[in-house]
Amino acid sequence: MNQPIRITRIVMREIQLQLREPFQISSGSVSHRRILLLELTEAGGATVWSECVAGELPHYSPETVDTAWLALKEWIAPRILGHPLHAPAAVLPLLEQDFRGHRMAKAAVEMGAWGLAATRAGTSLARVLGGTRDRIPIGISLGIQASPATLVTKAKAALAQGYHKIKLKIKPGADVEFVGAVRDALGPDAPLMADANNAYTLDQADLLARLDAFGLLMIEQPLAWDDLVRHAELQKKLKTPICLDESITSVERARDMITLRSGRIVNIKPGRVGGLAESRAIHDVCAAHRIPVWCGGMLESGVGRAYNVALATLPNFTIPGDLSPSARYWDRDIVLPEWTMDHGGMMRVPMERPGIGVEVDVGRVETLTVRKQVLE
Ligand code: OSB
Ligand code: MG
Repeated sequence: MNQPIRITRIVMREIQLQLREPFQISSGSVSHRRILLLELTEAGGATVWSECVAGELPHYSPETVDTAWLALKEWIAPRILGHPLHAPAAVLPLLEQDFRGHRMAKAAVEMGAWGLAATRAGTSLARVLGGTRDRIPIGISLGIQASPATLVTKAKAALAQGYHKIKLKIKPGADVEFVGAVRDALGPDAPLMADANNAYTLDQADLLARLDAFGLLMIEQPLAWDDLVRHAELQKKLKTPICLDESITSVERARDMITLRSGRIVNIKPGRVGGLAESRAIHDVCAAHRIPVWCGGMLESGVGRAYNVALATLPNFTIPGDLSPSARYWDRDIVLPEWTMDHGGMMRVPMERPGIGVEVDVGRVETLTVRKQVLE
């Protein structure tokens, strides 16, 4: 890229989008997503949409829609607006200088810069990132259900739809019995995993070790969100590989995980780690240590999904991601075309479409908007 990118305008919007069914994880439940969207314009006139993955409450990370809104308006936009960016990879270092945390808010702008670079180059975001595949295998994340029987019904349906990985959310009281019921119903070859979202402590290692009997692909983030030391202790006691999600907030934390042996797999969410450059750095470090990675999700709209899908085309994304089709989440998405999955559980990547590969249904976004602010 020769000409630097100069972002001259950022439109922040919050929309409300109702999930088709409430999604419950150990740390909280959500039925309406409050979603922060950005529309970025650069000096040459190109525009792109991006999404901040923060949720309504600080139960997954310390950030929320409201803290991200504040951070974007007060600290991020003033640093970015009008500043020549020689590459999208320059965005996070600029935002990290004497500015702690708020990686979800930072990532929204960083990812938008990648989207602008791709749009301007007339190339797909996946290609700009170095993606190598035009079809990716898809997984599903199933929320905590009222009973093992309900979970079995959902998991059976997911398997029949072709999903390549079925993730079961667990918490104390909804773990061994629930996962066991699904394993029995789906058979020994079904690709199952569990995600605890920090619901356990090291004292419960024996309970967690009972999950070893079910041949899970991995157990995701069983212990505290910011803890690498106890995950290393726990990994010694489990046959099942630990995958870290919440704990990996940067490439440095991924290196720490590898050094400490706190886990054997990483769930990369670009929104959690400060964007796509950091995601790629984590991907590369993990590849060098033969640690497989996969792309997680945060119940994104079709805008955020575009960035996740592009990232998941990189070669070390060898495990299917939590990148379900639009219809799994919403009656109607805010992008055209919507994200879809074929009967073989694969999603097509818009490799030949410039930019993020989908159009935003701006009229629909207007209708869903609950607040809007223009920064110039
Ligand atoms: O832990 O991966 C998680 C959703 C919200 C917060 C945390 C998580 C999740 C998911 C959803 O598992 C995955 C998806 O977007 O389909
Ligand atoms: Mg998770």
